[in-house]
Amino acid sequence: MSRRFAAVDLGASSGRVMLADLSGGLSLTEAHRFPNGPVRVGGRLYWDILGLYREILAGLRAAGPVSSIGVDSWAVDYALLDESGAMLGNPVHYRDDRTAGVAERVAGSVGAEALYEVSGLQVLPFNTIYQLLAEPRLGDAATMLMIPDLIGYWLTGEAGAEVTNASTTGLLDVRTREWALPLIERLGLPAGLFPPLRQPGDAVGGLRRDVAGEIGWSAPVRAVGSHDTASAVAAVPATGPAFAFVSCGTWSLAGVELPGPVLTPESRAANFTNEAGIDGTVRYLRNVMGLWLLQECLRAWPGSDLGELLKAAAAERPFAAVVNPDEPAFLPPGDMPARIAAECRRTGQRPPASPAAYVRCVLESLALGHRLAVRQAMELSGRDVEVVHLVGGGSRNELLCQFTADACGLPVVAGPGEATTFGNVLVQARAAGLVSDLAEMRALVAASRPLRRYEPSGDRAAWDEAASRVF
Ligand code: ADP
Ligand code: LRH
Repeated sequence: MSRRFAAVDLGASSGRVMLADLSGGLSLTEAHRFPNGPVRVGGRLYWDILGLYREILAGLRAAGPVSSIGVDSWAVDYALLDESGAMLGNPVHYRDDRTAGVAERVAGSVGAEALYEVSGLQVLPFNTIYQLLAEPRLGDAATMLMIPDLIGYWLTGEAGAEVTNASTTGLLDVRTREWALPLIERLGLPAGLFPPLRQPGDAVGGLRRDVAGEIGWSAPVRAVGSHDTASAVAAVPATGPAFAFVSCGTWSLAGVELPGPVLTPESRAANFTNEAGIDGTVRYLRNVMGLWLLQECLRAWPGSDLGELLKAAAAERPFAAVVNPDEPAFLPPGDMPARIAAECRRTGQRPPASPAAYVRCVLESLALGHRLAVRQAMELSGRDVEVVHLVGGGSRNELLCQFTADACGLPVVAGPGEATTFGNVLVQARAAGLVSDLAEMRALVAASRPLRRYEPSGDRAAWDEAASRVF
């Protein structure tokens, strides 16, 4: 059996097919990378799911034969299928506004406490539960498949629901890790929509013959931590339990890994989430708006260069303006500099005067968001934290890593940038008997990539003052 594995990893800003080789240590190469993002059609925001699938096939063809394939993606979004397995319409992007007011309605009818007690999930307007309740075609649907499960279905013909991603729907019982059927019934959702659950490491199926013909080889598909954040946290190169993580890409997911959920009223009030992780772990975290803020600024400045902007931002005046990165106004696509300027004015600050000053504002604001989430995660869970592991594309942003260390007053260990891919392939490697537990997986990641450590520095009181402006 070969020791090569393919990871399909769909992020909100790019997708990639990565090839891992475990013949000696763990090496990773990029077989194919392709852009991803929202597409607006007729006033609605969608994913270009067929375009993504075409790129996945191109990536698998380029990767060449492997022992198995694993698929992960961003959470919460899904496709509805009819009885014949055909897709009913294009998957809607979680940044679409169709769920406006739905979370409030559900809290009014079921009760926010009751919902949290069952799912342990933070309230985000786009959680699957709210999307389904805003769904016009539910009556025609036979099955709901989350995005990685949809890709798995197209590759193999086998339908199922991988549990880490199912936990982001708001419809999974956080204690039993089964579909929360009483809640599903109470909401009037058809229970039959939700396919049988799969665990990371379970077999999904062999490639369909036509798919194998198209890519030129065949291999089984295996369930992994199909929520990208589940895979990323599985690959955090921590050496013990006293760590916090920031999985930093389009979103920053900041929190701690726990053996069980925290469902206290304080935890609900702080809008902390309990997502299902590998091996029964819980990702106890809150979403921080993440590098989306920077991505949308760059989109507003055609021709700008991220590297140059980051250099210039480092020379800008500290704390000239900061915003709460989680302002709901920042969620949809649109003119981000204008929205940041409006938020600065609203909080009595002068808006940034140049792109570099905006970038400085975004990075300091994100670091403040990381600090608040890490501190609250520690307080609410009682977990000691000695180090913050920052993984994902954001770990390549040195200024953000240093600001996060300074703001948290803790060392930051940055990398790997491809933590999600590592988590994806290591669950496959474990199913093949090549690695044992999470600790061994993490040690392999640490040994295969140079990690950079940032010590906290700077003026602690200045961070406190900046935080007091926005939270
Ligand atoms: P996602 O999986 O959500 O699409 P990624 O983890 O791929 O996100 O992270 C993408 C982000 O990482 C980019 O928007 C960018 O801000 C940041 N990034 C990637 N490479 C670099 C780099 N070399 N320097 C600074 N930032 C980077
Ligand atoms: C990160 C992520 C995050 C979810 C969001 C929708 O890619 O999966 O964990 O909250 O996308």
